[in-house]
Amino acid sequence: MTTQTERSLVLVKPDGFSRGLTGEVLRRVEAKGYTIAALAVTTPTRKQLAEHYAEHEGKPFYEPLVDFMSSGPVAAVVIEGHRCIEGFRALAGATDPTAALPGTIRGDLGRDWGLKVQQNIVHGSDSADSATREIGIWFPEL
Ligand code: IDP
Ligand code: MG
Repeated sequence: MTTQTERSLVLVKPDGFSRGLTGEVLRRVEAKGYTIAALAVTTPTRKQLAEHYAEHEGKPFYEPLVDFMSSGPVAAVVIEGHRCIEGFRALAGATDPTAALPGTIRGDLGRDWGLKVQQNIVHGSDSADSATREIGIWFPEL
């Protein structure tokens, strides 16, 4: 019997990518001990984002979120390691970068810019089902 190591989908969002924070995010992932299984730089299409953020359709920040996420390149990353889904969410910190604790990616590197959508540097899958679904969107070949 083989056991599949857990995987999570991480995105360095356009704000993080354009600020040159991709290396810093990957450094924290690797320093934590997770492995990088796949890595790509891509400008997301609105179709990909509609799939990725389907759960948020209809919310007030949905259209600003799709506009923001399609505004430039992102680094899409598959990370690997036992409990990496939960572990990366802990590394990322709270959704609101003002409330995110110092020591986390969003707490250390993010801030509120007073926009309709929070620009908070990274995305990380929130469950095993989300991870499988999201890896399929960003890395259909995996
Ligand atoms: P998460 O990225 O921490 O999992 P989600 O609730 O899945 O947070 O929301 C997806 C993204 O939408 C967030 O990362 C953030 O960029 C944005 N967002 C979520 N909630 C709000 C909000 O209340 N106001 C503005 N932007 C939001
Ligand atoms: Mg989420």
